[in-house]
Amino acid sequence: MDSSQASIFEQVRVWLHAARHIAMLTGAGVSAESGVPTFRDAQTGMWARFRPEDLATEEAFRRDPQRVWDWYAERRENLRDVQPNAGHSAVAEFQQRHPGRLTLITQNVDGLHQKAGSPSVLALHGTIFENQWLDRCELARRPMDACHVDQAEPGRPPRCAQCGNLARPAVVWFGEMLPTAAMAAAEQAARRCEVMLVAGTSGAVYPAAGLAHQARAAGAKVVIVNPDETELDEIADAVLTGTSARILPRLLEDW
Ligand code: BV8
Repeated sequence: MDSSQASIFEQVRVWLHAARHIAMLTGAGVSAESGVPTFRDAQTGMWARFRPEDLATEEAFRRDPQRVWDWYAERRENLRDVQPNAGHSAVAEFQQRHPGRLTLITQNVDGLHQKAGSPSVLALHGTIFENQWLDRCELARRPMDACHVDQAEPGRPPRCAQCGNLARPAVVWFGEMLPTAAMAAAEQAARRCEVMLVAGTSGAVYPAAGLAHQARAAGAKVVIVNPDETELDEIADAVLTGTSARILPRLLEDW
C-alpha cells in the first residue's frame, strides 16, 4: 500500500472508530475471492453469449423457462462447495463483537455473508438457493390451499402438479421491486449512519446503489473498497483500492 493509500486507510479507521452506526453495502466483488465470478464478469461457457441482465428477468424466464432455470441451476451447482473468504469473516466477526453497530446490506444472492456467521443480513436481491411460484396458484381459494413450491414436480423448471404453475428462483429480477422490509431497513441505516462502507460493487444497479447517495446526503462519509473504479467513486470521501478479502480484515480488526 503506497503512502497516500496508507494515510487514507488510517483516516478511514478513525472515521470507523468514531462511528456509532456503520452501514455496509456489498456486491458480487466480496465473493470474488471465494471463487464466485462477479455478476458482470463475462459469462463463461454456454452463457458467454448472454448478458446477465438479459437472463435475470421475468420476461426472459417466461420466454424460455428452461434456459433461465438452467442458468440458475448451474450457478447453484457452482456455489455448492464455496466457502466465505476473509472479507466475509471480518464483517461477521465485527458484527458479533459490536452488536447493532454495523448494518450489513448485500446485493449478493450467494448466502456467503450468512455462511460466514453474519448475525443479520439485509438481502436486497433475495437468495439463489430458494424457489418461489412464478404466478399466484389459480386453484388456491385460500393461501393455505396453495401447494408449497418445494412440493412442485421436479423439472427444468419444477411445476405445480395441480395448476401447472412454474417454480422460479427466489431472487429479485431486473424490473422487480426489492423486498419492502429489507429496503426500508437499508434506507434507514443509510440515513442514520456516520460511515457507509461500500465493498465489491460496481455501483451500477439501483435502487441498491442509491443507498450510498442517501447516506452521503444525510452527512455520512462514503468509503469505497474495490480494486477497480466504480460508479460511486465520484461521491466517495475515500477510495481504498484493493480487494475486500485483503482490506476488510485490516479495516475492521482489533476493535
Ligand atoms: C427496480 C439478482 C423498480 C438476480 C440482481 C434507478 C432506480 C430504480 C431502478 C433502476 C434505476 N436505473 C435502472 C433501474 C433498473 C434496474 C437497474 O438498476 N439496472 C441497471 C443494469 C442499470 N434495477 C432494477 O430493475 C431493480 N428493480 O428498480 O424495480 C420497479 C419495479 C417495478 C415497478 C416499478 C419500479 C432490481 C435490481 C436487482 C436485479 N437483480 N441480482 C441474479 O443474481 O441473478 S442484480 C445483480 O447486480 C446482482 O445482485 C449483483 O450483486 C448486482 C450488482 O452488481 P455488483 O454486485 O456490483 O456486481 P458487478 O459484477 O457489477 O461488480 C462487481 C464489482 O466487484 C466490480 O466493481 C469489481 O471491480 C469488484 N471486485 C472484483 N473483485 C473484487 C471486487 N471487489 C472487492 N474485492 C474483490 N476481490
